[in-house]
Amino acid sequence: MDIGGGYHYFPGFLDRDAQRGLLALIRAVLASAPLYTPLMPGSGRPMSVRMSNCGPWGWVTDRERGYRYQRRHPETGEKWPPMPGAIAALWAELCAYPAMAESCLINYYGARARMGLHRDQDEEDFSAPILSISLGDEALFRMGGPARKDPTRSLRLVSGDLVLMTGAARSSYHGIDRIVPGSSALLEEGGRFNLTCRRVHGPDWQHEVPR
Ligand code: MD3
Ligand code: FE
Repeated sequence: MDIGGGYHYFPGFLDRDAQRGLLALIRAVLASAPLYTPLMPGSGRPMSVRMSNCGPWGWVTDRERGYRYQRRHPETGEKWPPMPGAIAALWAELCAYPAMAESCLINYYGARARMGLHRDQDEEDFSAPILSISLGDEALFRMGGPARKDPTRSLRLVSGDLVLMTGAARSSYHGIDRIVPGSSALLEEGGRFNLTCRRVHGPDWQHEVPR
């Protein structure tokens, strides 16, 4: 569903079984690439969202080196686990883009976590869409435009919802105002996972094929 500004909303795209299946895949990723607490560049202030990644590239941040993509987990030093086929398949199904996603950022929101209004600008190719998958507690998603002063809208994202950002939305301001603790029983520990699938390099960037 086109909701304007380049935002496409797919409410309830994943049924309960599909949500459970994705959750199991994410838990398996986190068993080898555990959630860590990212630090803001400069201030070193911890973010309230904890993070990990799968796929060839992972988004990370720390005090000294700031926002970037890298191939390895900042704490274990291991390469990120492969992107599960079910996530790559959603990208292929929904994103009209001639190359696979290179990064799936895993955000975990506890009851008090939030994410301030920001733009995603660390990728090389802004023509690629971004796909967001919500699992667990509901979240109040704030959607703005390409300029910080643009008006914003709020959308309540529910477990199983997908949002695709194309065109203007790809470069638009957005954030998570808060989650709604206890609104979903999907995660036994409570809270919310958001999976954000991105292309980091242009469509012709070649990935090494292991041999
Ligand atoms: C709109 N995550 O990780 S996902 C992020 O729910 C991030 O965890 C939020 O913003 C979350 O950077 C929102 C939806 C999303 C992701 C990327 C976007 C919306 C976007 C990029 C441009 C515009
Ligand atoms: Fe973002």
